[in-house]
Amino acid sequence: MPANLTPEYKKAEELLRQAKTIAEKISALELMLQTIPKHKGTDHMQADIKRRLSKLRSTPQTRAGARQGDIFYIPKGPVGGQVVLLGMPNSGKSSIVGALTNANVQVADFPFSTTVPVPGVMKYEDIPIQLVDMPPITRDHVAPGQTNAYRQSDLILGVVDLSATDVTDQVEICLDFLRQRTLIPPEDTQADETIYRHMVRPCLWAATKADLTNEGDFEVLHEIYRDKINMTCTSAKNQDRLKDLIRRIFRELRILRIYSKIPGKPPDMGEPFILPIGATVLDLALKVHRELAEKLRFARAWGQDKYPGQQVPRDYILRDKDIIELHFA
Ligand SMILES: Nc1nc2c(ncn2[C@@H]2O[C@H](COP(=O)(O)OP(=O)(O)OP(=O)(O)O)[C@@H](O)[C@H]2O)c(=O)[nH]1
Ligand SMILES: [Mg+2]
Repeated sequence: MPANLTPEYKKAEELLRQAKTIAEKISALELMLQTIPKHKGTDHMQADIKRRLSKLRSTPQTRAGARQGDIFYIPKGPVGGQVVLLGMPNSGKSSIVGALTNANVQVADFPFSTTVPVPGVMKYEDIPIQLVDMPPITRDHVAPGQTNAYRQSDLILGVVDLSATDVTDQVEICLDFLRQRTLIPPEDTQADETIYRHMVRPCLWAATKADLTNEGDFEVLHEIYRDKINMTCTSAKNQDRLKDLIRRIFRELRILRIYSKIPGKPPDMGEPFILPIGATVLDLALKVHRELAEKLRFARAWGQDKYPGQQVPRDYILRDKDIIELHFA
């Protein structure tokens, strides 16, 4: 029986050919398995994909395909999200990480001053968020393994130097980098985005060094990219702009914080549970106590749009800052 392979499957095969890292190969093979027509004629092919997948998955790894000792595998720790910076040499990445966290970054007036990733933690209200300073990329050079850090991030923060005459080139080079690695969808608006859904990462762009520019410079750049990318204006030397950047990062991470409460006791307002937007009471229960979650009966909620202590079902969709009391059978 002929295999009748679909264009989606062929695209996945192409992604596998381009894949350089284990994580990328696994993603591409998973996509092939998802998109291969399921009938007798493809039985052998399906078995072959599964065999290759299981071999790759059993390669000694830490999380998500990163090998032990890989400097671009950056553990996330207990944070609400990991934001990995991307940009050309001297664009201002280290200065942003240095201004927002206690990380020991190298800021210098010459290109390629950062050679290894440097993580640091900042806070948006009571949510810790990890920022990772990165070596620069250029049109022709990316450090081996660097793509993995972006693939595993929760958000990519593209940084361009608004004061530079080549700022649009900077954006284009970064966009090419991301497109070539399917970290953002292809430019072709006809492309079936569902194929790339699990490979692409959310991106926010910061046009920095605004303190060195004239009024209106950001608006001109923003106008060019208005429909393509989500861009904000910042400066490592301006506290208000930095605060705004933190708010934007929080928004793009699409997370919410939930405070848990034990019946009869005041809520624990210390460390919130962090969940993705759209999570339900059951998702919270799974996070609080995986084994007990199936015994969850209902919850009581305190929040902006509820009566205090209102009973809510397991599939109730949580809102940022809800206080939730879980009731088990
Ligand atoms: N005035 C001003 N100078 C900045 C700002 N951000 C960075 N700089 C300067 O720009 C130069 C480069 O900054 P870095 O933060 O080291 O740039 P980088 O992107 O980390 O550079 P690489 O590590 O080479 O990729 C330094 O001299 C900084 O002091 C800013 O917002 N305002
Ligand atoms: Mg740097």
